[in-house]
Amino acid sequence: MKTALITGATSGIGKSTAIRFALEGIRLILCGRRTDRLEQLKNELSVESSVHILSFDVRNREEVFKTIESLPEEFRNIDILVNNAGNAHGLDPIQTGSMDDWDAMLDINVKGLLYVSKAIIPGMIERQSGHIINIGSTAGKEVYPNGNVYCASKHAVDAINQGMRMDLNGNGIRVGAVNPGLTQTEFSDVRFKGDSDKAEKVYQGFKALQPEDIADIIHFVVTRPYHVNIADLTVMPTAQASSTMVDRK
Ligand code: NDP
Ligand code: 8X3
Repeated sequence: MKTALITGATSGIGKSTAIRFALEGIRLILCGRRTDRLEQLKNELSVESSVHILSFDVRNREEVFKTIESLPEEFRNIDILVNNAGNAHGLDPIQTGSMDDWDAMLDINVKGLLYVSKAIIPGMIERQSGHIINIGSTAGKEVYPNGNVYCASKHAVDAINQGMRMDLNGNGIRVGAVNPGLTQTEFSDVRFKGDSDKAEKVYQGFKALQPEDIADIIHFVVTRPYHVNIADLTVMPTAQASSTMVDRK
């Protein structure tokens, strides 16, 4: 039985991936800050698989290491790491953007991903096996107006994904990114700080990707034969051609 640690499992892509993995009998370590949601998900998924929850903020370096070190013996050998926790905060021109938003995006999407990886990679090296899936974005492939710092954070994920793959080469560890386009989750609620009118408009007039679509792809990625590493995969809704071109009816 494989063990997967998923960050950002309380919502959206991470939660759907947890559900999909549980159905496939993968042992789960589910992470996020909202403990009530983690507990509820654990109750739901424990029927299908073995589940352990870890509540921590990926920005807090000490908390990341302390929490991951606290894992019980049967959850310690992590085979699959899904680096998914992250969000956009704001959609503002660089000249009026909030520095708190910038800090949040760089601290969570970039540094948080690094801290979690740093806590887990040594075990993978020791066992000479593992699989890391970094959730990037189309925003990590092209910049769009007012996307500035969010796009920078996802371009950093793209660079880190490539760098990790190079540095871990020879250690039996697969590293790859899944880069979604517009996916209907709580992402836009967070970006627009609870302004549901703005958030809903993002997904209006076309069929956006659903978190289950990305979970399906992540599951495909982790179930390839050992010699196959999906290094970089970009997926958009059919109605989307680029970050700024969406066919809305
Ligand atoms: P959601 O807002 O639905 O989920 C975000 C998840 O990240 C939550 O589980 C949240 O958990 C967790 N998270 C956020 N901040 C922190 C933090 N400081 N510490 C720990 N966990 C945190 O969004 P998505 O599911 O859409 O986003 C998942 C990933 O997919 C992100 O990296 C996002 O950038 C990426 N993505 C999303 C796209 C989209 O259109 N939705 C498209 C491309 C990429 P909690 O709040 O409980 O801590
Ligand atoms: C999320 C994609 O275009 O909504 O990473 O910013 S987008």
